[in-house]
Amino acid sequence: MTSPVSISVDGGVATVLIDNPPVNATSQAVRQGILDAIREIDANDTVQAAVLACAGRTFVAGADIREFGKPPEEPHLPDVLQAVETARVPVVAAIHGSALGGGLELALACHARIADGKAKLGLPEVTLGLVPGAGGTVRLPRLVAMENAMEMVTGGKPVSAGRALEIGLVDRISNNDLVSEARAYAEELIQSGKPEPTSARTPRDRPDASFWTEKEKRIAAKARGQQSPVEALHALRDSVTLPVADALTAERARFLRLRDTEQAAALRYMFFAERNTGRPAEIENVEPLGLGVAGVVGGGTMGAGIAAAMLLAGMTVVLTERDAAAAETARERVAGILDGSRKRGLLSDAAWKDALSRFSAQDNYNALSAADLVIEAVFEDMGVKREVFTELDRVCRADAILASNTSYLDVNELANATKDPSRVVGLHFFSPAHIMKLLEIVRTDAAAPATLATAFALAKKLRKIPVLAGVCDGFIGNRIMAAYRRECDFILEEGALPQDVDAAMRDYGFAMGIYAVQDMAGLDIAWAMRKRRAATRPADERYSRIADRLCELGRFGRKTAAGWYAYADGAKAGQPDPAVEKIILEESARLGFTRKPFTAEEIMERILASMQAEARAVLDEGIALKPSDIDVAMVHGYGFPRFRGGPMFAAGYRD
Ligand code: T1G
Repeated sequence: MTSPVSISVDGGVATVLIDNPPVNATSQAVRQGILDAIREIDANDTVQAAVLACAGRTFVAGADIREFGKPPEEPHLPDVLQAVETARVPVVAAIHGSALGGGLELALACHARIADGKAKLGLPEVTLGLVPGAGGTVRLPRLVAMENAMEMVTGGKPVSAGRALEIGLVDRISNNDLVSEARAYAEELIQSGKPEPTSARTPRDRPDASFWTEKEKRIAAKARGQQSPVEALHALRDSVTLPVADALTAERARFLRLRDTEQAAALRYMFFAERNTGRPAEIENVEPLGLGVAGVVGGGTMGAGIAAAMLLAGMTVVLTERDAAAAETARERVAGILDGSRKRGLLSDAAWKDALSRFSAQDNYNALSAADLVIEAVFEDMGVKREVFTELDRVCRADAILASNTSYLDVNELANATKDPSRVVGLHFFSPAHIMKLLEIVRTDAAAPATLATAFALAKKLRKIPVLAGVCDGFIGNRIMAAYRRECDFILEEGALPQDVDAAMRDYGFAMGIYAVQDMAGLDIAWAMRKRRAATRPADERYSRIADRLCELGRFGRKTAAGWYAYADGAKAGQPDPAVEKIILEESARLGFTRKPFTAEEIMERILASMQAEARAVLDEGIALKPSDIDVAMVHGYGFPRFRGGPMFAAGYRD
């Protein structure tokens, strides 16, 4: 088998080229190839400098995650990088695309670095439950200030080429031919001499003990139980308090230890699960329909977010509202979202102007007559939505896809209200729609393969994660959330209080507990749903009245300054409210419960069990295609801690 690493020598400069699609991951063959190339260079006196570059769309994007489940094979990456760093001649890394993880560590082991202007450089190992395992935490603080090294290693986010130049991570930026400029740089180094190996340099700074104590407190709080960010901080501390060789050894040991943890397994699982969500068999080899012009009906929070998401993806968007004033309000809302992206540096001024030029808000449905796809995002009421679909049927092209953003209503009923139900699909976005990655694609009974294929193509265009769901109340995520919300109310009847449940969920890694989430979203929506279902609820089904009693008092959450918690003076963080406790105690007494204390573990056991039971039903009914799709939905739409893998992973499911 030919090596994925080739070497060519021209005028005293060797070019080592890695070609291992799709992302030049440092597989065993790549590691062996780099080692062989360095040995060849060391043995060839005509070579006086070298360039290390990659073919394809990116520099090395890291170790091959697919190898992680197997015993590490020689040559190990740290040994390969040691050979690069101690090479006889200067080695220049020519970086394009993404230099991530082991890829950046490879570049750090080189003697100089030149990056394409659009390149990104990062150490994302913490997002996989790891720390850099090939010298990243030791070499990085010898090129950049510890504050910057800490941000990169414990946060896991890449930096742009410009930022890398600014902080000293790269020496030069190339805006022309990267490899030829790298070769020119190598030739200069022949004259000026090989730079000092990175690991031999003095750290840019050596913070004192208080720095580490303060940083650890902040990082641990943000990690919410994930180990790797704190471990990464400890590795950085080692890099400037231990001798270099000891720091490298300690880093490797830490990496190998973390690699075998449940959190690392969960994060690896999620990495692949979100890239490989299930696709319905019927759309394979089916051409999606055009996605040039999109319509959005309704310019509220969701409609505006959906419009912004499509504008940011380069589409032309026509939004319609019931009248001119509402259309103008919606236009301002969409412009505000785009302006926010611009202010956060996610959108250049030119791109911002271009997006606005592709947007219009109108007060009549006829504006949708040219749309390829129309998404309704009006009030969550079947009657209102049916009226919209009747209008869309009248004004839209016969081949336009009609989608509903409903979060739990029966999309089949909407489809059957149109002349051609085969072009109707559910597209359940999550708020804020231009940021949240999850998109539940709801397959109706009559959906044509081209309709579904277009929905998946839209997800790809919007860089969303598509999860296919069948039609049922709440599809996948909302149905599972309704199930565990019910279980939490039962736990209240049996002895716990809202703050106990929320604390248990935060300890498990959720950003917010279920009661704080309800207060933020509003209790009235679920109340309306429970009232709608009351007529069909089985008489013998356990039902908690606590939430209804709060709603009957007008306690709808933050927006009414009272819900499960009290919100004095518009505070965002609610406080336990004796009035709520009184209702809970009354309900416990009415139901004859002798209240008992619950530990956080007991609460989470009950919550996970209820999630898993509903998830198994969702799988058995064919609403979800596979367990990992449910995990992707719960992690990306409902705050399930990513380092726990999802409710199905936590129950032992593996794809
Ligand atoms: N290993 C194996 N496969 C990978 C991979 C990797 N590191 N990265 C991506 N792929 C596959 C991915 O599964 C998909 O495959 C295809 O490449 C395109 O990916 C020692 C131990 C590079 C920014 O964490 O962030 O180095 O589905 O859809 O949106 O200290 O992939 O097509 O068959 O994501 O253009 C650290 C992870 C590893 C980088 C490209 N590195 N990758 O994004 O494409 S740990 C990472 C990414 C490490 C060292 C430690 C992204 C990307 P398929 P994609 P993309």
